[in-house]
Amino acid sequence: MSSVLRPPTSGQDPLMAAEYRPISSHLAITPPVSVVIPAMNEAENLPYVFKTLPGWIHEVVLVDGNSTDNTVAVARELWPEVKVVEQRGKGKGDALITGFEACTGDIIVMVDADGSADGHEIVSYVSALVSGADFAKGSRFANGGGTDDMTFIRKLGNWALCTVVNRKFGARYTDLCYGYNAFWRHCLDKIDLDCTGFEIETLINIRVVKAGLKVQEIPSYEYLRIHGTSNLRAVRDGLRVLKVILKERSNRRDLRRQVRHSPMTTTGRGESS
Ligand SMILES: Nc1nc2c(ncn2[C@@H]2O[C@H](COP(=O)(O)OP(=O)(O)OP(=O)(O)O)[C@@H](O)[C@H]2O)c(=O)[nH]1
Ligand SMILES: [Mg+2]
Repeated sequence: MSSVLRPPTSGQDPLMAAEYRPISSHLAITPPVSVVIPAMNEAENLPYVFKTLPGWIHEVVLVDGNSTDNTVAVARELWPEVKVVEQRGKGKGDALITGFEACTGDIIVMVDADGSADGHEIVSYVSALVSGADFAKGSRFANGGGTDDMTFIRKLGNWALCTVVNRKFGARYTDLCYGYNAFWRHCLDKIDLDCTGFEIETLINIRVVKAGLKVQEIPSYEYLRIHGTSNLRAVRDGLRVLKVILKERSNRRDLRRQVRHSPMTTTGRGESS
């Protein structure tokens, strides 16, 4: 693991007192990064997932969905400092919300446990966040991204739902139902998540836009799940996603009221509107 740098401690924001770490040749230093991994019976896949996680991350929070295999034991063996959280309810959404609450880092990255996400991409997400984005959204359909894991029907469904979200909420997403995303922890105060299933990513994507947060898409490659079978059911979960979109649409008037002010029209130096 790389050595740990601490910023000066006198008279600073308590958030800044956490550990900052040197990263790579193109990202000198980063705030503490928590990686949240929802996992339900993923023992066989975890070695592939942990292998790609960068050593400089602050913590790994694994949210166990009452696994009946040895997911937890394998995680502890692979990453001895892993924080294991047992989820209270059911579903990926419930698991992620539980995991977010347990994070102590300033940046939170969501990573699936099925071996479909490459942890080497985390540096791109973190770079976007330290460069000014609030939410770094993975996209398999942005230039440089891709997928081995989606059937034609899933691509079509994802595209249709994404188009609806873009039209109804003024977003410009190229991907919607994708689990690899990252954000500053303070965003959670503005998006107030409340769902249980695979609609979680859609809910985050919509609420981020409604809250006026800055989004940057990150091209991401989704590999095939390595072992086991998907928990996602295209029709059942597609309908859950649609339901969330319709529900969020009914209270989107707040969005229309948001007016953007140019920072150039403010008077004082460094003053923000
Ligand atoms: N803790 C927890 N994790 C879950 C639950 N449901 C799914 N997951 C995890 O969420 C991640 C994504 O689930 P997948 O079943 O791979 O679904 P998907 O990636 O949307 O669909 P595929 O593209 O078909 O793989 C995996 O790491 C699962 O183990 C759950 O109820 N509890
Ligand atoms: Mg998967």
